[in-house]
Amino acid sequence: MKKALLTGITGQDGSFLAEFLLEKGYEVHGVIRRSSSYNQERLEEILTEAEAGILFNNENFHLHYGDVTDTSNVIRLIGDIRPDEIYNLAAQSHVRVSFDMPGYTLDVDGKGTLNILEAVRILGLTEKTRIYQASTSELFGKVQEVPQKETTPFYPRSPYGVAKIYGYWITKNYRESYNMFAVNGILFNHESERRGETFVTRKITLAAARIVQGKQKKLMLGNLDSLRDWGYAKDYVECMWLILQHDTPEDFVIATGEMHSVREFVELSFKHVGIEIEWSGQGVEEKGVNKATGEVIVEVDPKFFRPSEVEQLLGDPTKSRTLLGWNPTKTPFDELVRIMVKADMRKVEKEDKVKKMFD
Ligand code: NAP
Ligand code: G4F
Repeated sequence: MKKALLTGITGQDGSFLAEFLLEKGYEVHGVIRRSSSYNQERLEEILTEAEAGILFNNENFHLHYGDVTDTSNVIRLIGDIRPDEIYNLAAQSHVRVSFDMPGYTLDVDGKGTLNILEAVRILGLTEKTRIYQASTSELFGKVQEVPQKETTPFYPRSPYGVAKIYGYWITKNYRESYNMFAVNGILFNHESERRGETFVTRKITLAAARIVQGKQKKLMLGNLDSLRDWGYAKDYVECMWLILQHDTPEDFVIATGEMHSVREFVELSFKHVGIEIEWSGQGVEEKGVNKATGEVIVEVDPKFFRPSEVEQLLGDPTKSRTLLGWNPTKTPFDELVRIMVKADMRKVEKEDKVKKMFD
């Protein structure tokens, strides 16, 4: 039985990857941070109802307290577990927040990556342990060619992108210096019903569900012109695993090869709840109007603009498709939006039912 250690297991990708690896028969170890509030919601498909809420261990699934910035903790965990595969998904992953917390973002996303690589090296596990580093299309930032592929030069546009570029290069450096199987998955945006609620897609699908159910009046957004290559997170975790199973340690771009605007994401989400949006005005004055009622339900708030923006990202998944046999369009864009809206419609309905029970 293979052992995998996942940092960031409580996040969107970590939770899907843990499920995927358990199904493959892995013994899964996850690092969770101590928190004053419950932070294991996304693991509830793994944790049973009765056991949810407590630190859980069974034969194949183990959670450990830790933090990638705590060097001694990282060394101890890796030394105790001696994993065959490490997936380093831990990050301060919010681009806008990284402008407010650049130092912290560097500690987690940069130094945290180094801590893992160093631990594997110091512990003499370089031949045993394969390491996956969660790199990002944010490395391409102000894109130097379209579409972006493994050889496209980087131009990060945020403290997050700059911190992640350290993670990318230090992973490659340890591979070349110490002959380690340490690789980067350069993943483009991937979303799901488990996406954090302050990322734009989830903010939109949740708002669409709340607005149609009369629980919210308006959706306030930043740059509607932004273009992203959005895929489904559940499909992308399979690719993380495939990258570590490849014969040789190589970096891969993971993307759908399709690009859509934030505006399109809004239109489609509202369409799925039966609302047609009509746009009027320009720039910060642009508004999304409910065609049937004339109500303004989407507005622009400059508070959500970034000091420097990544205007467009479009990935070229040719290498992952040909070498890994991965299907980049398993879940098409329209289906991704439908999955997210459907889950948020249920979530809002459920919140309402609970509220009524106690009113
Ligand atoms: P996410 O939902 O924000 O999850 C981040 C995870 O990292 C959470 O489990 C979080 O724990 C954990 N974490 C944060 N700081 C930590 C620390 N100091 N020590 C240990 N754990 C820490 O992110 P995601 O969307 O699943 O993304 C997973 C990884 O892929 C991240 O590295 C992200 O930067 C990268 N990535 C994501 C995308 C995307 O579109 N989703 C694209 C490219 C790359 P808490 O729950 O306690 O906060
Ligand atoms: O959903 P976002 O916050 O994701 P962003 O910045 O692309 O970063 C995500 O994808 C990266 C991969 O490329 C990951 F590495 C990273 O960890 C994260 O998962 O914003 C997407 C776009 C941006 O251009 C932003 O300016 O949407 C625009 N946007 C417009 N209004 C908004 C909003 N973004 C957010 N979060 N909130 C808004 O109200």
